Amino acid sequence: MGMIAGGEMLVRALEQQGVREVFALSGGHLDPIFQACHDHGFRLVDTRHEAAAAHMADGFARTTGRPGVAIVTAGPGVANAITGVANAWMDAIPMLCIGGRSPLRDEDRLPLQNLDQVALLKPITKYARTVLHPDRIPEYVAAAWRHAVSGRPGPVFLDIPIDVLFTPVEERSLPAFGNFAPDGRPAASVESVDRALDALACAERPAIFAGGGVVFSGAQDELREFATMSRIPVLANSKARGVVSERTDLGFGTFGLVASPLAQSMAGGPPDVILMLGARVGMFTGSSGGSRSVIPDDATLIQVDIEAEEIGRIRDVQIGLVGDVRETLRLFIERARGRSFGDHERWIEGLVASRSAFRDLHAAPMSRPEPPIHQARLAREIADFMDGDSIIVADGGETSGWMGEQAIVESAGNWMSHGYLGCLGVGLPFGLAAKIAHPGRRVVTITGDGSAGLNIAEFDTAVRHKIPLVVVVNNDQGWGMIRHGQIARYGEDHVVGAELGPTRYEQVAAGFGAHAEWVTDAAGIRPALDRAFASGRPACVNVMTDPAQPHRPPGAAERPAARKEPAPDSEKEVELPYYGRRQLNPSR
Ligand SMILES: Cc1ncc(C[n+]2csc(CCOP(=O)(O)OP(=O)(O)O)c2C)c(N)n1
Repeated sequence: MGMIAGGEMLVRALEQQGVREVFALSGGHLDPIFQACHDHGFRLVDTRHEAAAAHMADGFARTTGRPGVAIVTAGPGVANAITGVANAWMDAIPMLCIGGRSPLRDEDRLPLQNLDQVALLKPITKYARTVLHPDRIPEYVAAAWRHAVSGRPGPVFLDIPIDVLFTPVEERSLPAFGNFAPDGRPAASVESVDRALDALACAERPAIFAGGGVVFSGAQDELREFATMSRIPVLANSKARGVVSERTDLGFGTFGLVASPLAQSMAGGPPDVILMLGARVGMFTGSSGGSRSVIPDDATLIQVDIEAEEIGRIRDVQIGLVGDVRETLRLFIERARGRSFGDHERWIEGLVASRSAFRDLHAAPMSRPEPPIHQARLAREIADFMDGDSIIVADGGETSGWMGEQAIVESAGNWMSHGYLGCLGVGLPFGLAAKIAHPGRRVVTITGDGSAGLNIAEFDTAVRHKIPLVVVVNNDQGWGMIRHGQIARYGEDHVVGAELGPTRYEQVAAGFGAHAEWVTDAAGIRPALDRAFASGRPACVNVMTDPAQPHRPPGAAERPAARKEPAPDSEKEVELPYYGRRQLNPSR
């Protein structure tokens, strides 16, 4: 047995966890790790910004269910990665961020790139440690991994001082900490499952709200089975969209659907019994309660969560079950055999009809042939282009809303978008991670033009690493959601800091070596998508859409608009070139 350096030890420890790809940005502090990654044949995807590396690790986990790994250098590298780690933290996504660190030898001597990184990362990770001796690297990697994937998942952080990474240790001292998986996962009690089934059996309008706990416990098959046997519709948040295919009459794309007056009138009212599976009460359920909540005050709420303290955190829960979602669902299935559930067909038909109605809300402006392109048209073209295996990533304030309404998601991990951090800029990194994880599938990122700018240099990563991601820019020449919010609140004359130019993002991407398409009329979208995918290269499809078109979510979209929408066929609208409409108030 010879001597090996800490970097080698780290990579071996990662390999023990099944890691084969890492997302990284270099730094001298990381050299031993990079060398070892190379020696072990890891796919090391080096990005142009550390936030992107962290977002990629997050996105990799979202689309595979397995933790992603980001490796960033000491000081600024770690600081830059914080946004990506925070995004994973807010959404309980398992990932490991490894930071370089200044040498222990120079602690308190003002060395280069020195920060108290553990202190910075602690509030946004489940576990954050400095590794103080190379012998202990495998132990810390195993501990970090265990924290990332057990209970409610989440990001973890290790920083490894450069002298620890370079110090050779005897190979024989390498302990095998790889096998820590507990046997089985905890399920809720049979009694509580029976009580939950009693409540569901009496319901007239039952609904299942599925969250990330369904995906990360691997419960997709069990959920489909239970939903099918009980005929209970499943609504999913962003992390869980597609757990039950939205092509069926039991799979729906957002919790908010059941709160909309249109859906309620079509379906006979709001849900009366809700089974929440691995989802938290919060913004996506309308946390403030009352009329804004998608959980009616008088509904029976059954909540299944792996963390006991989550049960009843904001709202009273009638039946609280602590357990792993998959294990608990297996019990639901077992105990539900032979039971009868109510007749929910009218409820289901109403939800299906309202789902279609929302998709067609903008049918008229969608079909207008002349510029500017309506955003719903762009989203519809993308949705129609994708097949059941395809992955759609949506980034941007209004853009994710437009795409969310049009997308039909058929499997978990096929939809990725914003979560509780509401963090713009995830589109390119998430899309790249998805394409790396699923090279044989179509992956498209649709992004607002504002959001595109945040990680636009990742086209370079895509080109260098030959990752043929297609990125569609919904170019409304501004920070749309902010601009439209300001207009609604203060008037057209008071748009401040929310305008952008008619930027040729496809030319920026072409500068990095990507395939480029510029689209100014609706008929051009489909051929541009065809060419972009056929190119087999990373591609940017820059689509000029209507700067004056606000997006209003279901529910809000049903109410009369606050201001008059521009008449699509008015002469003035047609005469002006799309870019001429950028200045909403040229006099200012
Ligand atoms: C990193 C980050 N910066 C700023 C914001 C605030 N913000 C929310 S929506 C929005 C506008 C997004 O514009 P764009 O990406 O062009 O998408 P659009 O709304 O036009 O679809 C902004 C700036 C945010 N959520 N995240």
